[in-house]
Amino acid sequence: MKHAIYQQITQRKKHGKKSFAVLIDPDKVDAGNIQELVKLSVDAHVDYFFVGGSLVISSHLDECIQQIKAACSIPVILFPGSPSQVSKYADALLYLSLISGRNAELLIGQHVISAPFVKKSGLEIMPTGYMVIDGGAPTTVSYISNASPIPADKSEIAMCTAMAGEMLGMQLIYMDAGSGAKRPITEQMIEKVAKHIEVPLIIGGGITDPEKAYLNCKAGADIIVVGNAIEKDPTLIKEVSAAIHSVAIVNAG
Ligand code: 1GP
Repeated sequence: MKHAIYQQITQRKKHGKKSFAVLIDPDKVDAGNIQELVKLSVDAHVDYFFVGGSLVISSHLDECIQQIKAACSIPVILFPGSPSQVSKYADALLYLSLISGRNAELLIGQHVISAPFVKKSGLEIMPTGYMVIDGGAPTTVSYISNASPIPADKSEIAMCTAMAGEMLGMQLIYMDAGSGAKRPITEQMIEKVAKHIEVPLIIGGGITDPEKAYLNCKAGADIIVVGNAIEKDPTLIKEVSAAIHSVAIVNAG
């Protein structure tokens, strides 16, 4: 089994370094804007690309990843909305189990069906406890999974869910308010969860400015994911990246 990317993530956490992941939805990009996104991301020292979406309709996932890989060495991590979103061209796979929901299909069912195919891909597999937090609007993942998100003000539920996920062996916890969330996850909830787990904590959903990314990192997020806001304004990459990486400098000092 490969572990290189996960080791890098844990090393960064160990040294107090915060990471920035730019989320690319293959449905929303073409060869032209992939080039632009990659260039801006390389210049801004982005740490990872997450590729995927809750509902990838197009069939150019492979092509999208190949274009990114051809243009830079930033690791590409799959963030799949379904088992069909697996590409051998990526570097690693967030192997998501929706631990905030009670839908057996998304906890284990789909994993069983796709296991031989996923294993054969040769990808680095990162078991990830995926927690959907109410972001003020129904998300595609909530609708499709028929699973309620964790209420935004119930930090204890989030904390216990993350702790259970970690004890079950999840190597990452990803708290997501959903793409384009009206209300991103609060710092209070991030802090509560971060204090009670040792594995790296990924935060995403509705982050639209550098200040929020910075505050999330100060509260305990290890990786910040931004998708929607960058689709609207790719130049945000530079400012958000600088804000996230500045937290590491403060910690190191
Ligand atoms: C969604 O966490 C990601 O699953 C990112 O959300 O698109 O709102 O940045 P945004």
